[in-house]
Amino acid sequence: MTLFPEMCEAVLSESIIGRAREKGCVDIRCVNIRDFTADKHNRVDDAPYGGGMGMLMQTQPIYDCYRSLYAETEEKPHLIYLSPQGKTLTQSRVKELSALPRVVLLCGHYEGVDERVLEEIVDEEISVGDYVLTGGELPALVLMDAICRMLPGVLPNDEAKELESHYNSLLEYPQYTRPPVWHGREVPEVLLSGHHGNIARWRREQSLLRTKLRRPELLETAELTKQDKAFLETLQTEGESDG
Ligand code: 4FL
Repeated sequence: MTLFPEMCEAVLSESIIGRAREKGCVDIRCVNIRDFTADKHNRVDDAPYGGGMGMLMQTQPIYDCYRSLYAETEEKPHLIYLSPQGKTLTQSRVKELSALPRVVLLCGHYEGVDERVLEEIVDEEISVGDYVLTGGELPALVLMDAICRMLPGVLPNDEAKELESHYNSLLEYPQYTRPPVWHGREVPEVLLSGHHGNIARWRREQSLLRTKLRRPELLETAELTKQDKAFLETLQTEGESDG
């Protein structure tokens, strides 16, 4: 539910999501809230009671838009309002949302939305980070991108499994492609060795090292093997240096 369906449609027609929609892995519609206004001048916003700057989205167009979507199914669709006041999105919430049969996303605009329609229809508020944007469209697109990647048939099977694997709680290891030397910088030798065991171990250690240096709090909840822990111990004694 948005005032800018073309903006959303442009993003949702490209790349992984575009192909997922074509294949029928997911059904996404961008619905224009303005199409539901009862105002003869097509207005969807008005000045706030109590005064102050800017305009607010009114209750009626949003509610009628929502009712028309609800009318398509027996069950009430889960309604998410993208807002800086929401809970910050995590991969684990993305995974849970990807299991729901139907989700409706409400994108706010102007200076906000009349609180009463939010109280009436919103099931969950989600933020994509502590910064303010022009509207909820970009956060909604972020959420849809993340959800689509979790749906069956969207990613090649091995990539989908990697999303699930123990790597998902650690940062990615560095990656390289041709040429082997660029601006005097060499690709790490182990990657050219063809030794799959050593390569897997090196990548795991690079993930651990990066996570330790850049996002140490992620290690608290990561699933670590004895070997992982032993590696992290050696970092403590040697002092911290990247790469
Ligand atoms: C929504 C920011 C979700 C971050 C303005 C309107 C926002 C946002 N996460 N800013 N909506």
